[in-house]
Amino acid sequence: MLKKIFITTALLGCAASAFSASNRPDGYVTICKIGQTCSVSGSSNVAFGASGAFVYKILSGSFSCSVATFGSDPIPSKSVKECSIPASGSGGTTSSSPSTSSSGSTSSSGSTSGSITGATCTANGSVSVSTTIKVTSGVYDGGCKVFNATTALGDGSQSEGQSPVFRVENGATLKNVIFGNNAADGIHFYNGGTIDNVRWTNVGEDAMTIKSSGTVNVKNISGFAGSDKFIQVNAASTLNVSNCVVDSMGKFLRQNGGTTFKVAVSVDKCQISNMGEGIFRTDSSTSTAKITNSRLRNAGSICIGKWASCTSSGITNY
Ligand code: DGU
Ligand code: CA
Ligand code: CA
Repeated sequence: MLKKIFITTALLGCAASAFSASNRPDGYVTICKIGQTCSVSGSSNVAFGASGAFVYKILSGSFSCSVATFGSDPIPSKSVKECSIPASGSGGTTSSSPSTSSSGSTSSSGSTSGSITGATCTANGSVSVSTTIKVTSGVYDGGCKVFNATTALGDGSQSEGQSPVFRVENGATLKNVIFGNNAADGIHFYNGGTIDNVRWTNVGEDAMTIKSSGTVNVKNISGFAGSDKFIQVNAASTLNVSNCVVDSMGKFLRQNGGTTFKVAVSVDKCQISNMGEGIFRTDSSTSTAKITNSRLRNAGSICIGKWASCTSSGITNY
């Protein structure tokens, strides 16, 4: 009996902390509240809002947590709004009164099981990109700079036909990159490649697209604020994803509509939240997908479409 009461109390505690998390995007920690002065070390992708509605801005140093700083009010009906940064990003502090909810949110994101951290870069300056950067061999190290696409590549909207910021080819590796507010069409892969430690502040048309066949390895990544697909697969391929934090997309992965080639997808140690439709979608009855050791919240259906096999194990709903 006593044990039962204890378990009920523990469950109520979890429910309360999950509820309070809605004043910041998943994977973010609150650093201060509206009206306070916050500061971040280096530039950070700061979210401002409440109850699941946010605007984002890359900020550095000290700033006021206010509508004026962010340029718009994501939720006028709520007077208390919070400023938050990715849990894995640069550290932030408030220089006015420390908010009590900020320590609450730290512990709720600290409960992220074991090794799911997503990308871990602290922003280190920024660059504007007007021509796609081609990574054709070896390793391209972005040095944790924020890469902002110019309108020569695209506007980061949902229009098709935007150019990628990076094109990774022939097994080359791209690492230590942060995409700024305009990510245009993200990364295109041709003939396989690897990305390691990449963060999308604000996903554009898609975050990444497999354009031709190969093996693509995606590790230690974070992606936020997309509208449709996070990963688009347009060619027969093997895709391995590990250690990701992905929030607010239509779908985590889509094999190009109507195609029947084989895609083999494996996703391990990911935290996926707020997918409008779900995680894996295909029209191909030869493709396979699996997700293991991952945390899901409001992630929709795991398997949508005709998968030859689509499995999940070690899944926690948080
Ligand atoms: O008819 O093929 O959005 O590659 C639909 C198109 C569409 C693709 C996709 C992409 O699915 O253009 O970015
Ligand atoms: Ca696209
Ligand atoms: Ca697309």
